[in-house]
Amino acid sequence: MAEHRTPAPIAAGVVPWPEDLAREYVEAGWWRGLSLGAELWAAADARADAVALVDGDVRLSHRSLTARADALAGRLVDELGLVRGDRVVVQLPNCWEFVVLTLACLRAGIVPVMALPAHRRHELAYLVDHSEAAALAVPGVLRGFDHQQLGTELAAGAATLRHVLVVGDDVLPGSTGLTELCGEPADPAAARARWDDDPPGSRDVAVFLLSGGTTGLPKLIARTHDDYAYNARASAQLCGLDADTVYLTSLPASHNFPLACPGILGALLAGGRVVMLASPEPERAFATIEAEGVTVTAAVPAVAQRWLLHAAEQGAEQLRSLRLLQVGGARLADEIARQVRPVLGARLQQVFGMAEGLLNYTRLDDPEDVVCTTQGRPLSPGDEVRVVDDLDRDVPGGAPGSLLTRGPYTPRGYYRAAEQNARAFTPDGWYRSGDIVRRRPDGNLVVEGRDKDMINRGGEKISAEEVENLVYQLPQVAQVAAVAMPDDELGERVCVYAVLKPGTSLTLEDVRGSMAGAGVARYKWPERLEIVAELFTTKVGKIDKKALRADVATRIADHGAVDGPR
Ligand code: OOB
Repeated sequence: MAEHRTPAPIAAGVVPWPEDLAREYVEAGWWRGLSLGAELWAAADARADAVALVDGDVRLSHRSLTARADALAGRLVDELGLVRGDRVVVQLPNCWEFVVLTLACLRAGIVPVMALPAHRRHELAYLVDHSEAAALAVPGVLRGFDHQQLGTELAAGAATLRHVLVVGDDVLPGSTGLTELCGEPADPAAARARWDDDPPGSRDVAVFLLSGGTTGLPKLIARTHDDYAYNARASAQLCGLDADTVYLTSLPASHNFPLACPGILGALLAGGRVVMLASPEPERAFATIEAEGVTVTAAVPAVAQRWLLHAAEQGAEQLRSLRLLQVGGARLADEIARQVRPVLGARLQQVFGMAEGLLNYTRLDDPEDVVCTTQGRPLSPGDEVRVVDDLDRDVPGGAPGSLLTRGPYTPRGYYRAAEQNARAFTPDGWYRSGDIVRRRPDGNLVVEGRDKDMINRGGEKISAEEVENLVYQLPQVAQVAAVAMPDDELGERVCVYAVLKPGTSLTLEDVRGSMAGAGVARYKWPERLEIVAELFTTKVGKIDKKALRADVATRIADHGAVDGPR
């Protein structure tokens, strides 16, 4: 292990809401001045014996779930020496330990950094370093990849990382078994009293979410107890969640959408039940919905489309209990939206949200036209939305423009990112979402496109700049541009345009191989490479991404679908 460094206090890197607004949010009742743990534990008390969490054969009551989380919080502090404000990078699949660990962190004031199972060395090393994490939670071996091994290597090289927590039986010497640490406490009352008596502050950071990515590496979004509790609570209310709700988590749980929109946290706040499933693959998802009586779940459009296909072939009888299918993360085509109710039998809700805060939902009682052709309207009366032109002037009603937003659950800046904040936020605190939207007279938003340099691959966001930086590391490359290419299945995939140095050659396999070598998450690997003599440029000499996107769309239309390996 490397020489350890004491991490900086979180507060030093966080941009707070102005105090007068914070007071308004409290007065309006949106911020309750409580830790998320306090709200969750109160909800659990009301339904102590009911099942709260299901993962395969594991079924935990609300009492057991909260007791285990209290116990784990104590063990993280007493046995591993973590302290309030420490960061833990969480890279777990959808398993019950994910929920226990998240709740334990909320109780102890330890801050989870929500990484994705698909992340690899490139992303994790950065997240550990940037958050100055003291611990990393990983599965053992998952889908053939040894996460524990990578975690051990990272711990050896990182200045702050002291513990690798591993889910599963195969825990190497030097790592710590997380499943065991999630066991019931010997004295539940004592384990609980400790955290009831000493909760983290409501304005403290509760979790770090990852930004969708428009810059070289993902930015950290500090969500406070006050704001994230409101996010989950208000979402649960809007979606009609209650003690009878059974929420299926099949998207990666560390995404804001399944975590808190209303997701896991919203279902638990409503006294309902959460079912964890490792993947949204239709066969298993349908069987689980039937077996567990799932009433609500969230999908990205690519998943909704697979479910529609599966139901068209196999029938939708297994989905009898499903009341609400939320779809968001990328634009859902109107034609697909219209099929949801008739084919799956569940009501559709469109969700246009972002880890940075603002959530738009269609309402449960909206007319079919609104549900199928818009991406909904803001969750909170405290959400402010502007639709502006290139000079930040409001566009006339109904015209497309860039969406700016502020509000009670939209933080004012990224964590420790002064330079990016100057670009992503206006001086008076509006977040530039990078989405081009149109606001209808009824207030609902329609997402028309975006002005940010990002590729949305089936809901996973990929920064073009990050891909370009990686491709520039290849010696053959003189100039590169990463753009979205259209795809029937995922909406978009990554295409790379490259200008080569004289006398060199480059294949898609070379590019993907170099990304594999750099330990980059696979979903970011380009799936098409176009070698060109020069890149289109705009009048002012910038690379013209719009022209490149149009170019690749034409090439695909002319020559058929993606030609790279999947
Ligand atoms: C969700 O969050 P992120 O942070 O992964 O991505 C946010 C971006 C948005 O700015 C927008 O570009 C895109 O994803 N997006 C949509 C959309 N929902 C998200 N674009 C079109 N239509 C939609 N319905 O993706 C997210 C967070 C919370 C709830 C739902 C989604």
